[in-house]
Formats: sequence, structure tokens, C-alpha cells
Amino acid sequence: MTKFNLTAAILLASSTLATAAFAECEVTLKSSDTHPDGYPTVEAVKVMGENLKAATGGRICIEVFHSAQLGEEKDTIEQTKFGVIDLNRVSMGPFNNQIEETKVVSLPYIFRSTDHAHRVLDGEVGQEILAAFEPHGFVGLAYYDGGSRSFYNSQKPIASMADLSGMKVRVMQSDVFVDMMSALGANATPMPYGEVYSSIQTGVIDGAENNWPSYESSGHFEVARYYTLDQHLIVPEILVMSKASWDKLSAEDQAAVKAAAAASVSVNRELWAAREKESEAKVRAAGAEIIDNIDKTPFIEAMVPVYEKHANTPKLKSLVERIQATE
Ligand code: GTR
Repeated sequence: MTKFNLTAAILLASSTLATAAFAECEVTLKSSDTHPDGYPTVEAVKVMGENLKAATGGRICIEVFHSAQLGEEKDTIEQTKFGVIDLNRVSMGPFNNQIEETKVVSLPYIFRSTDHAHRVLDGEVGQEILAAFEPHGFVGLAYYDGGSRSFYNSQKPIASMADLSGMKVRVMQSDVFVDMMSALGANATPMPYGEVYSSIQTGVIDGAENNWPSYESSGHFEVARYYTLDQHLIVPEILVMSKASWDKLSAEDQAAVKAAAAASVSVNRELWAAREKESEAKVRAAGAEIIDNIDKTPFIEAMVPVYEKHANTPKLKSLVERIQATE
């Protein structure tokens, strides 16, 4: 069975199930997430669904397909564009190659902290980047927390850029991250999230990079025990809706979707903060070796060519400057 046929079969099977559980809903929006049930993004979209159902008198519901049941992020983005999937919670990363504005908030060390990221995303720049999705077939609804991402590997503790030299490190499928790894002297291997565990286990790659909750929930800590807190990326998570699905809704229902999405942001942030701590405690207890207090300055300085290459138009440069100027 081809990948497309398989996905179609899963969707067909899932829509039969959906009919039973969501029988009373006029419209059931299918929502995709790569993470397992209970993960802060999955739970936030569930809460959004409850609020949307209440706000529309039970007419519009959301069914969340977690654990990559609908496919890997890049494929689900395509399906969302065509309205096969209605809602999708993904990282900004896989959008970088098609929506250039998303590159700005995916640049290494662009945000100084999660609070800084919140102030930018909750403000005008955040709204402008959400608006940039529309010409590409998506409606940008909300930003969720993705913490900060750091390197982990199966080979050795990494305490400096020199230690990264020549290592094969998986990145999300985005040229920004490929160039980031080259600038650090490592070999970037872009691949879907679901392939990372076995690729580390079999030695196809030496490691990857992610935040505490993903490092933990994916089980990557079991096969890559050295985790270096260099915090090179704070990449926002994004919830988008298919423009095709959006256009089928009345203006009133569109407003209800927007409001329910906006209200789910604080739910996500609260769950995220708690999960980061839980995940950290879990991987530490499992014996992961955490390399902390490294000098980040050389990592930050090495990113100059990445900014030059990817923030390469007046519009993108100005977005970078406005983010940096945000207190
Ligand atoms: C996670 C993120 C996912 C996915 C994954 C990855 O932190 O929440 O959406 O992008 O990283 O590395 O592919």
C-alpha cells in the first residue's frame, strides 16, 4: 500500500470511528499532532474543542488524532493545505521552506527567553506572522510553547562547538536548521521525527535536538543519554487550520474557532511549564547525563551567516530587528 493510500485508509477508518463518538456534532474538525496523548499541545487542542463545542451549541467539535496517527508533520501539512486534515498542530520548522516569515521565529537564539518569545508572539510581530499563512492555504490560529531545544547524542558529552564537529545530527526538515548545523561544524540529517529513535539506535545518526518534553516522551533519552543545554532554538509551535476547511464555515463560526484557539494558549502554557519539569526529572532519574553551564557565546557568534542567508530581504530583516528590539 502506498503511503498516500495508507493515510487515506487510516482517515477512512478514523472517520467511521469519528461518526460514533461525534455523532451529535454537525461538523467534526480533524486535528493532527505528532505527540502522544497527554502532551501539552494535544491537551490544549482538546480543551479548545470542548470550548468550541460549548460556544456553538454542540454543532462544531474537534477530534484530536495524536501520536502521528495522520502522518509525519511535513505530510500532514500537505494534507492540511488540501483540506483533508482541518487543524494541525506542528512546529514552525517544517513551514520554513514554504512560508518565509516563519524562518524569522525559527532562527537560532532569536528569542532570549520564553518570556521574550511570549511578548513577541503575543504582539504585532506575532500577528503578522500568523497572517502570513493565509496566502499559502492555512489560517494561523495560535502559538503554543515549544520550550528551548538543545543537542543530545549517543556518543559523548558535548561541552563546546569543537565536540560537535563531524557529528551526524538529525534536524527538522528546514534549510534553516541544516545551515545551523553546518555553521556549528556538524552534519545535518533532516528527517521526520518518527524516524529519529531507530536512527539513533542503529547508528544512522549520532543524535538530534529537542526540548525536555520531546526528549522524554519520544524515548530519545533511552538511546542518546548525553544532553547539552545549549538552548540554541526556541521555536514556537503553531496551530493552523486549513483555509479550505475555514472557508466552509460562516463568519460567526470562524470567530468561534479563533476565540477557542486563543483561549487554549494559556492552557497550553500552564501545562507546558509543568511538563518541562516532569520530563526533566524523569530523564535525570533514568540516568541521562546533563551537560549544563556551557559557554553559549561561540554558538551564538557562529549563527551570523545563518541570519545573513535566511533573513535576506528588507521585510525579514526588519522582522528580526523588531524581535530583537522587543524588551
Ligand atoms: C517537537 C515539536 C514537534 C516536532 C518535533 C521534531 O518539539 O513539538 O512539533 O517538530 O519537535 O523535532 O520534529
